[in-house]
Amino acid sequence: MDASATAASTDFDAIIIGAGMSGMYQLHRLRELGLRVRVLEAGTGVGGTWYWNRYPGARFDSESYSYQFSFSKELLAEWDWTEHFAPQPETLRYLNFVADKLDLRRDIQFQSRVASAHWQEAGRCWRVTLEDGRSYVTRFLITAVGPLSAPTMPNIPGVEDFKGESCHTARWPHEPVSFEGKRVAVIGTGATGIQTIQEVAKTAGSLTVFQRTPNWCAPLHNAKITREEMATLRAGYDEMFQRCQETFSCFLHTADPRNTFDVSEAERQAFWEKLYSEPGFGIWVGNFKDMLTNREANAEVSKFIANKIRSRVKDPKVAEKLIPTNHGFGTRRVPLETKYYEVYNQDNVTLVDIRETPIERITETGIQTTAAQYDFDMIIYATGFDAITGSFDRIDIRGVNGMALKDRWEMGPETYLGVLVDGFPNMMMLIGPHMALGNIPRSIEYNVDWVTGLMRTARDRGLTRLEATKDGVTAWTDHVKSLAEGLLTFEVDSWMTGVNRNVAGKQVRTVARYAGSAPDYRAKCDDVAAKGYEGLVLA
Ligand code: N01
Repeated sequence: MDASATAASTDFDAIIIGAGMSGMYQLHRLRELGLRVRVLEAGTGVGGTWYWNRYPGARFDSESYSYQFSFSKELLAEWDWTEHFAPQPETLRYLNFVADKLDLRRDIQFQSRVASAHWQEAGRCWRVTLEDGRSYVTRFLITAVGPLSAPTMPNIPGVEDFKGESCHTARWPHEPVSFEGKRVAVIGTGATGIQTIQEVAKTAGSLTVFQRTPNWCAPLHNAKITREEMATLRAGYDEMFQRCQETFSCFLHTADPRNTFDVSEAERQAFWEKLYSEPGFGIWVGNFKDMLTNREANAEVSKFIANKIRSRVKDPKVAEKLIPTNHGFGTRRVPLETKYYEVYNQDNVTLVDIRETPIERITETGIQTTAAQYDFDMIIYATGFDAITGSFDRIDIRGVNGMALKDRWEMGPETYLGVLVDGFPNMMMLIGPHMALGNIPRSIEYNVDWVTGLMRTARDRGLTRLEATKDGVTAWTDHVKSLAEGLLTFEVDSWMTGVNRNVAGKQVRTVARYAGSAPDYRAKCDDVAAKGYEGLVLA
């Protein structure tokens, strides 16, 4: 990148940690700049989230075509989706197809889990060390570690004692797993648990669901895509991606411009019925615009969904247990389901409400609650992730003067545009904290393109050090915090507010996520670039 002696002493111009969608696309773009790039990936293949999360029933709950890469006409022309909401194996096949087409694997080093990354001020570079001791020197470090990639087991005593089969959903085996005739337990009822439960219930001898907090779920309404439909979809790609650029969170759906109480009771009910009968996230992100800011409005839509649950679950006592009481509809990520509630009408399925009868411990043969001992052949842990900052915390990242990023973020993340942190020069984060999440592939493409622009500037100007200013970080962090004010989502414990009761130090809510609109986010980042990277010190 720079003809100086220090450049010659680096192994790479850039190291990217992670070969998920963001790492793959970043590799492609940096190669176009002619940089020496290496991707370090812990797994044995590409795909990130879609490589690790192979649990039964895993699938998109955003429209497949809106969730693919948009940057290459060739990729768009050659890949056909078979379902509106693709199952995980199809998505993983797609990402392998992308890796083949772009010949990405020659610069990806698999089975290479990064243990540490230490800034070396003298050489203006990072030393990156793997768990197996191999180590590399790079000028720039780009993290593509994902917001939901550090799985967490429950902090229940005895997890190691169970003698049967057990697995966290994000560490699912590559070989097929049969549930036929088995006594299966699932702990956790987030988006993952719900997809798992509705699939396992089809064949398990018995399925017992241990639920701590019910979530508000809505129907996915998935369907196959016919050949003719695929042709029509492809013909509309330009328009579709344009729409994604314009909506608040880059989804095809966007909030209705009306407030809940602007319309009559009858109109409200008809609107919600329509949303409930349509595919995808419309009921969540295409609802009345005040649904997540006005308490009364939120209570009304929650009532509507609660009645849907009551109408679908035969046993009224079970239905009540499945209806959330500590948060309103949409204030946590809404899991989309396919006959999830009907599962509880099956004879082979039991719901255990562990708020009433908490789990005391995992035993050699099963799960002991305060009320009973349940024996199982298999326990599935759908217990979620140490989200957003967790994947950073697992790497010993040290910046200027050996400062640990984990310590720097002890009170919650602080960033510049969600991409940089002062004290951590030459480190850029893809889909890091304070980023617009929403339709993640759309955010990834923007994020990568912005970082690529910065890297192009560094290459062209021979820059060897770039760092966010303290003031820039403070201003952006304050801005992100102010965007969270008044939003009901930030009054609730969930991974989106940085809470994970299984992880020490993650019991208190933080503002880890950018809650503004994606167009606003992009405008701000474009402006920073246009002003010669305002808020950065370039050397
Ligand atoms: O994780 P979660 P997830 N004892 O944190 C429970 C994305 N995703 O993997 O709520 C008992 O939501 C915990 O209970 P509680 C999506 O963005 C996308 O399901 O803390 N229970 C909760 O029920 C999603 O939001 C797709 O009381 C314990 C569950 O485990 C995100 O990933 C599909 C426990 C964890 O739920 C995370 O979803 C799936 C304990 N000790 C996921 N600890 C797509 O379709 C935890 N729980 C693209």
